[in-house]
Amino acid sequence: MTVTGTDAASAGIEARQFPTNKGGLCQKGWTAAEVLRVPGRLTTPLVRVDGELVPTTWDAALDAVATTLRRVRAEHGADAVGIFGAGGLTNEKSYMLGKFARVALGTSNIDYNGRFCMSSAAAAGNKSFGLDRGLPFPLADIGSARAVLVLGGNVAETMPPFVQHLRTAADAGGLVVADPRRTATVDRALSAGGVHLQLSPGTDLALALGLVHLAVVEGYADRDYIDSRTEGFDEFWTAAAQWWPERTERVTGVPVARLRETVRLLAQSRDAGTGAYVLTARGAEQHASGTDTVSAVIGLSLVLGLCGRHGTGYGCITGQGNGQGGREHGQKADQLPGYRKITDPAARDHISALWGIEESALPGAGLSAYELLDALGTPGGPRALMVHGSNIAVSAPRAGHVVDRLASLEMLVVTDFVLSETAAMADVVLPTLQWAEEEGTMTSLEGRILRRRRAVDVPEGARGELDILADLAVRLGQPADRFPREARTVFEELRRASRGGIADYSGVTYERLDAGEALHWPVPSETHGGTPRLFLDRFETPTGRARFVTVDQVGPTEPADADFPLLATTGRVLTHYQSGAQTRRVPSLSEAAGPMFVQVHPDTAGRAGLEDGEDADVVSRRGTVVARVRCDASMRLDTVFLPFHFADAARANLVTNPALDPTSRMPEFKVCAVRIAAHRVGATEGETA
Ligand SMILES: Nc1nc2c(c(=O)[nH]1)N[C@H]1C(S)=C(S)[C@@H](COP(=O)(O)OP(=O)(O)OC[C@H]3O[C@@H](n4cnc5c(=O)[nH]c(N)nc54)[C@H](O)[C@@H]3O)O[C@H]1N2
Ligand SMILES: Nc1nc2c(c(=O)[nH]1)N[C@H]1C(S)=C(S)[C@@H](COP(=O)(O)OP(=O)(O)OC[C@H]3O[C@@H](n4cnc5c(=O)[nH]c(N)nc54)[C@H](O)[C@@H]3O)O[C@H]1N2
Ligand SMILES: [Mo]
Repeated sequence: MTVTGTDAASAGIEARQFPTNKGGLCQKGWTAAEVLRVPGRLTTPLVRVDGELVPTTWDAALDAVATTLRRVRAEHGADAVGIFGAGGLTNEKSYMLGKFARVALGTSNIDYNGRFCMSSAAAAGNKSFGLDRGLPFPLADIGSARAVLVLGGNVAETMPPFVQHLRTAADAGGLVVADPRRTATVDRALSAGGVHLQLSPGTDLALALGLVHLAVVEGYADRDYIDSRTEGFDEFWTAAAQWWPERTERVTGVPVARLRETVRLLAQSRDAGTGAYVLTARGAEQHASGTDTVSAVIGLSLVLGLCGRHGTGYGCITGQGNGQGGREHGQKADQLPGYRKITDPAARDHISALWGIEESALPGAGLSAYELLDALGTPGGPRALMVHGSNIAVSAPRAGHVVDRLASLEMLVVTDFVLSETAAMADVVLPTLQWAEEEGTMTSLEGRILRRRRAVDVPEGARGELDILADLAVRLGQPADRFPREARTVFEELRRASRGGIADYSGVTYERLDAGEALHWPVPSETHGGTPRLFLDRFETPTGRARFVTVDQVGPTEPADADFPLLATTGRVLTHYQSGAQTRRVPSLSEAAGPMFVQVHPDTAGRAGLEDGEDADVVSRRGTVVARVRCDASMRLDTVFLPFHFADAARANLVTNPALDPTSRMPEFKVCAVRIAAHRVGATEGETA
């Protein structure tokens, strides 16, 4: 998009013709100008004095932070300081945050909210393809396909511009959506004869294996492709063979006829040369078995012969503005820039030489996002935390516990441009810039690097994050030239850091981007045109073959039982963004969304003595969220839905289960056991384990 006007007060937003959004904008995009003028914009640093946050100068705030960071490190070691970053940060900021943690603080404890977002799909992509890029093909490729299977994505509300790329499939009756709810995306599919797989939450893995089973027994498997381009099929099949259609129906709740229709649609469109894609989003991924679930979905795509070919494929629909780039430059606990492993000796040598430190001074892998939050203030855990771009008091799982951990810190420093619920708990708040006020780059879900230019004036008082990190690094004794302040200078360093890595940006320059070149990584040299389509010749595994990963259904960590008879799932609505820190402040969006709600079948509500429009307590073993009953006869009887955009007693994450995926460390945001009852005033938020 293009921003018109010169400052936040006069800014307007115009849609720019661009292949990923085809000139369309989502509703929150239309109102992004309002978000730029968000009430309560912070422009003065704040420090806590006698329990209150009071304005102070930048020097005083930064001195206070640096003094405490030095003391905490001296008393408890470098790992006693933690950093929590975000997939909304530019590539330059993600890179500098990782360098600041490892070099200026020497801590291993840096992780970010992308762990809560795409980590399961990333882990599964790495296992099967040897490389993780959300879409290994340009998004526009999907636009011509007549069959698309979407598992756990409600793109009509979460990525409205994307829906245009599904039009061909939807109009052909070839759009299939797996979702426990009948969403706006499902309605689009059904409007022209597509398919809704209304599965029970947490059963996508069984669903995918059931589809594999049908594909094989009904003769849709691509045997030549399996023989020539993959490995591990025989073992994978031993698991999938157990998922005959009736068993799959019993576990998922999806009728056999719809399973059969799904594989037929994908295979027939593939055979007709009219395209077939399989996509996952958070609904299928945010589970304690999320990585295995995506491995099963990739297995389905491989059985059908879709990956590494023109016109067909598997991809993950990313989330935040820089969800892809945010996971490539080293703000992840186990990672160095260029999508390198922090345990890889060659990567450590390359990065430590570039950063001018001894390899032995480079920390190892730290704690993953939820584990980091869970360890705050505990013996051996971090005692100070810096947060950049996330509102964890609202968005982290088991949020009541996370707030307790945050409160136990010696120092919480939040860099933000609004006083989010997390910033309101901080000891020091550093006011920063928002997207239209900064230079930098972002990387789209298709691995394309995009320039972001400063479009409006910087409000007086707020400072860019690169400046904040540089100011702190110098106070911590670092040479100033190690922490450049200009995005372009940081990008030049990021290019060198990524050279030879998986996400190789070394051939990307601001000049090439400004000239409008469409550069998809890897771009290994300035004469290289980028890689819009990966895997056409070989996968990035040692053998060049895609790997089937043998997995089996696990199911929700916390099944429904007599005390907590319903399954709660969580997600998004069109008019709010994430923790709501920005959108709850915009009156038009807040009014359109209304108050926190629980979407429930009228019979399920009735059984709990509840009617539409009443306030309910939704109770899990971890806490209670207060929500307005919204009856919807299209809901499954066993499932309720909670949006996670609201604060205080209306936080969905008071009830969510922080059970973690063993590989990706993704929490199980998408299913936990609950009961619902009429709201009792003064009902506790405490855990009821
Ligand atoms: N309006 C809006 N748009 C957004 C965002 C926002 O907050 N608001 N956030 C952005 C970000 S960071 C992200 S990650 C994306 C997320 O985009 P999506 O993944 O599309 O969003 P969600 O609503 O989290 O989940 C999608 C669907 O998964 C379904 N679901 C729940 N449990 C299951 C399950 O077990 N299996 C299956 N198959 N489906 C299930 C839910 O009912 C929901 O409709 O959206 C981005 N866009
Ligand atoms: N129950 C449940 N919980 C979820 C999810 C779910 O589906 N269900 N989804 C998860 C997912 S996918 C995600 S991505 C997270 C998102 O949740 P969060 O990580 O909390 O993301 P936001 O709400 O976008 O918070 C971003 C904060 O950073 C600020 N900010 C924005 N840009 C910048 C910047 O450039 N620099 C700095 N310093 N600050 C900035 C904003 O003002 C805001 O306060 O929530 C996760 N939590
Ligand atoms: Mo996300």
